[in-house]
Amino acid sequence: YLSEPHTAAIIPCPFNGGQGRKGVELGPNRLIQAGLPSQLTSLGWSVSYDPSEDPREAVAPPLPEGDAPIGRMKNPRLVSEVNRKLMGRVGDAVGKGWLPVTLGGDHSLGMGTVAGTKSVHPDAALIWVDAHADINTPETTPSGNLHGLPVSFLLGLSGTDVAPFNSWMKPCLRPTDIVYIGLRDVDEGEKRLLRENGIRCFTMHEVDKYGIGRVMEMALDHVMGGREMPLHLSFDVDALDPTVAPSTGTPVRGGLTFREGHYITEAVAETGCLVALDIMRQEVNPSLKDSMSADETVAVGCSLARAALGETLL
Ligand code: 5AB
Ligand code: MN
Ligand code: MN
Ligand code: MN
Repeated sequence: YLSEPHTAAIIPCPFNGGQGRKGVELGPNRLIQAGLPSQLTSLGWSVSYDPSEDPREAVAPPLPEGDAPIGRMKNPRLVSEVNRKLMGRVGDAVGKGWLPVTLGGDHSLGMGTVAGTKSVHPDAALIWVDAHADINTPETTPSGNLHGLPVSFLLGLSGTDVAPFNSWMKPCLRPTDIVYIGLRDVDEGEKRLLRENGIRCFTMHEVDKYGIGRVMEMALDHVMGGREMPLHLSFDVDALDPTVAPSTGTPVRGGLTFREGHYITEAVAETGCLVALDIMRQEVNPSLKDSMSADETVAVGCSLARAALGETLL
């Protein structure tokens, strides 16, 4: 699915409008400062990244009517507009046969990235690595934070056909297209939605039971069924255990180890089918965490991206 020479398009998206806390918007910058573009070059990729472009512009669109909540949804116009643009950027990259590497930012951005991939590859499979299912609807959300809703919008679940999103977002994901890995903090309403839609989930329980090797085999088998199929990987860094990635907004104990996280990205790289990658909600909040844990989390984000783009241990 990729054109030659293989090109990674780095899309920094310093966005925090999908949730209440500051800090996630610093993540992309830190990954870039840590040298992610040149690391990918060393792996043999051409890298499309424009350091002179200010990524803050894309995440601060003008909102003439203000941004009062709609129902429970907070910052709906901002989240919608940022994702509309992101869908275009990701879609353009995928359309050229480039591999967009979106650096978040909070996970509300998954709406735009997956919609962008799907605009080019309607049959694309999606692997969502996360402590959370991010499948609340505007009706079930306990928080109103849109970072907990992207999957329901992609699926077009009840209540998601709502302005301002429905002016540009059409449901583009089938329940059989997506598989989750790493879940361990799922709301009651989300459990019902996952059941009702028959969505395949590998929670931490299954990771413990089968081991990550078997889980990846089953996960890839479920979404790709042994066929060649474009693959989108959306990796929420909070899927990792807080001891591995301490700098995330809502750390949940009992997460993936460093190796389990990397095994996922390595197995995805081995398929040769990856067409889009998200590294999401890396939070860097100096006032919240010491700078060492932020550095550690940034280093993990970089190495996950490298592994997904083909870095091997030997
Ligand atoms: B994340 C929660 N389910 O909807 C909600 O980190 C948390 O992108 C969502 O996975 C977490 O507010 C969103 C309680
Ligand atoms: Mn090739
Ligand atoms: Mn998430
Ligand atoms: Mn999460």
